[in-house]
Amino acid sequence: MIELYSWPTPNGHKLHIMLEEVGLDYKVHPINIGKGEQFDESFLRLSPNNRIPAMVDNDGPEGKSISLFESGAMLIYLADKVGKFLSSEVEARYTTFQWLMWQMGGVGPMFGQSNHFSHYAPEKIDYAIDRYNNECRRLYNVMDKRLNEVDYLAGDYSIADIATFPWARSYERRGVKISEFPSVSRWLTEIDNRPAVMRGMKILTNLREENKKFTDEEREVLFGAAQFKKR
Ligand SMILES: N[C@@H](CCC(=O)N[C@@H](CS)C(=O)NCC(=O)O)C(=O)O
Repeated sequence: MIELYSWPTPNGHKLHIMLEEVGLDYKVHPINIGKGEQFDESFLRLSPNNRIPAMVDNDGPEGKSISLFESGAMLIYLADKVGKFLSSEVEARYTTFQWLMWQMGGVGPMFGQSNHFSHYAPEKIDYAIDRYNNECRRLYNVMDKRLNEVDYLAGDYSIADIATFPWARSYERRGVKISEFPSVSRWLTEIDNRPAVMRGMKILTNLREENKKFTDEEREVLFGAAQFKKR
């Protein structure tokens, strides 16, 4: 049985989709990051960076349990475990890794900062909003060009798409007009229509309304001094 520690955010949804796609038995434990549960000692033992998602596979290699943090590593692990969504052929495997790293190092952090400065920061700083929204637009452009050449980021549907979809779907939040990126639009629709994606995107969503404004308490936990305390 796989135990997933998660919350309904784009990084959480990557694993919700993947677990639905691969069909393994799993249980989700909500970690309410607005209430500071990511700082609980028991969670920090699984995820030392105090971020969701984290995962324990009680039936890991050689029948032993294995604990993982960082969504990209978790996707690779699950793909290898079931032999799906990541080729074992070297070139195809590294093509998938490239696009997965592109999501982890580019799309995730830049879209996250765009969210922060456009929607959460207490003051509106035009330079920061423009900087990150322009960077998002650049990344949509890279994606559009790629998806004009191939059906999915790594050629076939893979963990690179599963990692990117939960971030790319909310283009409106970044001031992006999807009509400017027709191949991304086609790709979003195809992924959105996958039954496992539909199921995965619903997981834990009863606990938090999507794109809801943070309360003062949540804001303090996520952006205030609590974040930077030495642990
Ligand atoms: N690189 C990490 C990023 C994870 C991440 O940023 N998670 C956010 C939610 S989307 C989180 O746990 N935030 C809690 C906090 O900021 O304290 C991954 O992909 O797993």
